[in-house]
Amino acid sequence: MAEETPRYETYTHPAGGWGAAKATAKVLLEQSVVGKGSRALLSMNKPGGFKCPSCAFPDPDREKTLEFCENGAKALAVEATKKRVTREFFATHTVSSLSEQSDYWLEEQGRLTEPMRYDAATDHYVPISWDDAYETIGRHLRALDDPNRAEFYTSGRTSNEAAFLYSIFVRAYGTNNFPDCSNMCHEPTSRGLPASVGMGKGTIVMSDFDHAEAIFVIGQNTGTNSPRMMSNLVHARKKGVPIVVVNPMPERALIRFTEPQDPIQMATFGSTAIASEFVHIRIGGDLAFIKGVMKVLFERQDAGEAILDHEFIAQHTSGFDAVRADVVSQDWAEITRISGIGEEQIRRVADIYARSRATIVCYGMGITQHQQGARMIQQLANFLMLKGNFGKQGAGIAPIRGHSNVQGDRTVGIDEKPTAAYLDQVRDVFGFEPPREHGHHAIEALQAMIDGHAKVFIGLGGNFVRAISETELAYEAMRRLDLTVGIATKLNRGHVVHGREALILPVIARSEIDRQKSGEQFITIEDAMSNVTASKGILAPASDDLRSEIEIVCRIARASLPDSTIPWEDYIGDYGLIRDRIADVYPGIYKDFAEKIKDPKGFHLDVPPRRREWRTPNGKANFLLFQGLLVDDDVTEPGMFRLSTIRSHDQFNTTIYSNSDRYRGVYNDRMVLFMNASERAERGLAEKEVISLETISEDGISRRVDGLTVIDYPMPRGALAGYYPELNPLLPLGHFDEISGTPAAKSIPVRIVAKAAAEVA
Ligand SMILES: Nc1nc2c(c(=O)[nH]1)N[C@H]1C(S)=C(S)[C@@H](COP(=O)(O)OP(=O)(O)OC[C@H]3O[C@@H](n4cnc5c(=O)[nH]c(N)nc54)[C@H](O)[C@@H]3O)O[C@H]1N2
Ligand SMILES: Nc1nc2c(c(=O)[nH]1)N[C@H]1C(S)=C(S)[C@@H](COP(=O)(O)OP(=O)(O)OC[C@H]3O[C@@H](n4cnc5c(=O)[nH]c(N)nc54)[C@H](O)[C@@H]3O)O[C@H]1N2
Ligand SMILES: [Mo]
Repeated sequence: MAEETPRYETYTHPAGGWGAAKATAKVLLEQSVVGKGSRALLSMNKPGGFKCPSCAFPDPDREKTLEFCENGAKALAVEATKKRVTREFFATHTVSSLSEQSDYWLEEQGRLTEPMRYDAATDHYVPISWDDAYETIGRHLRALDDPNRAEFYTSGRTSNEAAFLYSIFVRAYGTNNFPDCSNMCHEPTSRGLPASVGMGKGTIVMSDFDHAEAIFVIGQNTGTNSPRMMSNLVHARKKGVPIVVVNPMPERALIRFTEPQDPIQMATFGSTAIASEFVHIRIGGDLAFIKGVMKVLFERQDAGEAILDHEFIAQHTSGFDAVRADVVSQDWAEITRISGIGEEQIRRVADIYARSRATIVCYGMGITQHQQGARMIQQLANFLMLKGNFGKQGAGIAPIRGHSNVQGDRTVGIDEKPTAAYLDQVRDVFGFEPPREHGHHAIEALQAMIDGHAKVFIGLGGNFVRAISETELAYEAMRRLDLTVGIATKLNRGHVVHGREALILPVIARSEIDRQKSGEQFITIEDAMSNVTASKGILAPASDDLRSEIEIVCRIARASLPDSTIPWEDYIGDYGLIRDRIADVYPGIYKDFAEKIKDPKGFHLDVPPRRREWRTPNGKANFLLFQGLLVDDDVTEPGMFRLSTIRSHDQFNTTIYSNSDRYRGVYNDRMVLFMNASERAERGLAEKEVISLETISEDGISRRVDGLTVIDYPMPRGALAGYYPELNPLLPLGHFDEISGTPAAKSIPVRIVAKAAAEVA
C-alpha cells in the first residue's frame, strides 16, 4: 500500500457503527478474502466452528446470527489472507534487508508456507525439511550442559492441547523456563488475586452482566481490545445501569457507541452513551481514586447509612480493620491531587457504588502494567469485598484478558513457578520426575539471554523480542543465542532478529482444518471467564507444508528426548488422547473433559470464589493493606512525564493492521505522542512539533526514541501516551511490577527532548 501522509483530527462520531462495518469490509478486501473471509466469519464463535483468534472475551449467552466484531474480523482476515511468504520471497530478500523493514511490512507479506533455516553464508532463509528442522532443535537441546539454558516462550493464541504437551515436554527436558506473554500482561492478576480471594482468575460469567447494577471499566480500552464486550455495556446502559469508566484517555467507544449488530441503531445512526461517569484519572492515580471512593463509603456508613455488607465482611473476610484505618486516614487534598479527580466526582462515583446491590469491576492493562499492578488489583478486590461483591449474581472481578487462550495456557501448565502438587501429578501421570526449581518468566528469560547464560530460544507463537522491554538489548541478546526457533503463522521481528542458527516453523492456524490420523481435529481454549470451548477450523490450510502446533511440539520432543517413554506420536494422531491426559493431570477441574467438551457451549472450570470458597492460607477472603496513595513515589525530576504505551485501534499487539487509529483521530502515523494541549504550550512546544523522548533512569543506560509528533489530546497533566511496540526501547528491563515481574509499560518515567536539542545531541 502506498505511504499516505499523516493526518490528525478529532473523531466526533460514536465508536462502532458504520465506521466499524466499513473497516471490516476494507480489511477483507485488502487481504483479498472477501468471499472466503465472509464465509469464515459466519462460523466464527459458533458451535462447530472455530474461536476468534483475537481477544479472550467469551461468546454471548444469547443467540445471534453474527458473532464477531471489527477487530475479530481483522484478526481473521490477516490470518486467512491470500498473501504468501514463499521460498522465492526469502531468496529475494537477505535477512539483513528484512530486518530493516517495519513490523507492518513484515506481517503484510502474508502467511508462511514451509519450514526455513537461516543460512549464515548467504544471509538468506533457505528451505529445510521438517525432519532436519526437528533434528537441528534436538541437536542443540541435547548438547546443552544445563536444560535451564533454554527458554521456552509461549504466546496466548496456542491451544490448550499444544500448551499442555509443550509444558510436559519442557519439564521432561528438565526446566521450568516458561517465559510467556502473560508475564507481560495479566500476571499481576495471576499473582495478586490469589492472596485476596484464593484464585488468580476472574470471578464473573457472562450472565452476570445481565444482573449487575453498576459496572466499572478501569484501564481497559473495550471498544478496541474486546469489542464484543461493548454489547454487554450497551445492554446494561439501555437498562439504566450506571457505568464508571476510569481512564486517562477518553476512549471513544467508552463515551459513545453504536452497536454494529443492532440493525435499528445502525439504520437510524443512533448510539448509546456508555460512561455515566468518565473519571479522567492521572496515570497511576487509580489507588488514590479507589481509596477516595472507599473513604466516602466509610464516612457514609459511619453517619448511619447501611452501605457495607457487614455480614459478608464478618463471615468471609479478614483484614478489614487495617484497611479501613488506612483509608479513613487518607487526606482529601492528597487524594484529589494524586488521582487528579475532584472530591465531588469521587462522591458521585461512591454514590453509584453505594446504591448498587451487585457490581462488576473490569480492568485491563491500565491497571496491571504498573510497578504496583498486583497490589492495585488487590485493592480492587478490597473495594468489591466491602459490599460482598463476590459469590453473588451480577457481581465480581473481571480481568479482561488479552490473547484468546492466554488464560487456558496458564491453566494447563505454562507456569514458571509450578506448585509441588501439580508437579507430583505430572510425575504420576507421565512417569518422570519434573524439575522442582522455579524457572524464568519473560523478564528473567531476557536477563538470562543478556547475561549469556541462555543459549536456545523457542517461541511457540508470539513475537517475544518485539513485545518485551528494552528493545535494543533484547535484539543484541537474541543475536548472540546459538539457536532461535519461531513457530508461527506470519513473519515477524523475532524471525529477522535471530540467533546464530535460526528456524521458522509455519503452523496451521486456528481457522484452518487440521486433519490427522484419526480424522479432522478440534482444539480447545479457555476464555477470560473460565469457559472451555472447542474450536475447529473450516478453511483449507494456507499451504500443504504447514504442521499443527501439536505435531511440532511432539516432534521436537521426540528429537530432543530420544529415550522418552511418552507416546508423542499417538498424541499427534488424536488430540482426544491429549485431553484425556489433561483430565488425568487436573482431575479437579478437567474431570470428564472428553464428555463435557461435547456441549457446543463448552463448560465452566470451577471458580471457588463464586460460591464463596476461599482457597487462601487462612480460608478467608483477605482485605490486603497497601498503605499510601502512590504515584508520586518515583518522580525524579520536575519535568518528568509518565508515558503509557498503548494499542491503536488497528493492531493486534505487535501485528500492525494499518498505521491509523480511527477513534483517536490519527491517520497514517504511529510515531505520535498524545499530550495535553495546554501543557504542551507551557513547555514551549509547537502544535505537531516533532520531539524525542528519553527515559529517566539511574542505571546508566541511555534510552531514547526520536521522531515523535506531539498531538493535542485530552490527557491529564504529566501524562503522555504513545504506541507499543514502537516505544518499547524506552521501557527499562528493571521497570516492572514488584510482585509479578510484569513490565510497567503504562508508566514509564520520561523527559521530552525538544527537536532542537535532539539535533544538537
Ligand atoms: N484489537 C485488539 N484486541 C486486543 C489486543 C490488540 O492489540 N488489538 N491485544 C490483546 C491483549 S494481549 C490484551 S492484554 C488486551 C489489552 O487491552 P487493554 O487492556 O485495553 O490494553 P491497552 O490498549 O494497552 O490499554 C489499556 C488502557 O489503559 C489506559 N491506561 C493507561 N494508564 C492508565 C492508568 O494509570 N490508569 C488507568 N485507569 N488506565 C490507564 C489506556 O489509556 C488504555 O485505554 O487486548 C487484547 N485484545
Ligand atoms: N510497551 C508495551 N509492551 C507490551 C504491551 C504493552 O501494552 N506495552 N503489552 C504486552 C502484552 S499484554 C502482551 S500479551 C505481549 C504480546 O506478546 P506476543 O504474544 O509475543 O506477541 P503477538 O504480537 O501477539 O504475537 C504475534 C505473532 O504470533 C504469531 N501467531 C499468530 N497466530 C498464531 C498461531 O495461531 N500460532 C502460532 N504458533 N503463532 C501465531 C504470528 O507469527 C505473529 O507474528 O506484549 C506485551 N508488550
Ligand atoms: Mo496481553
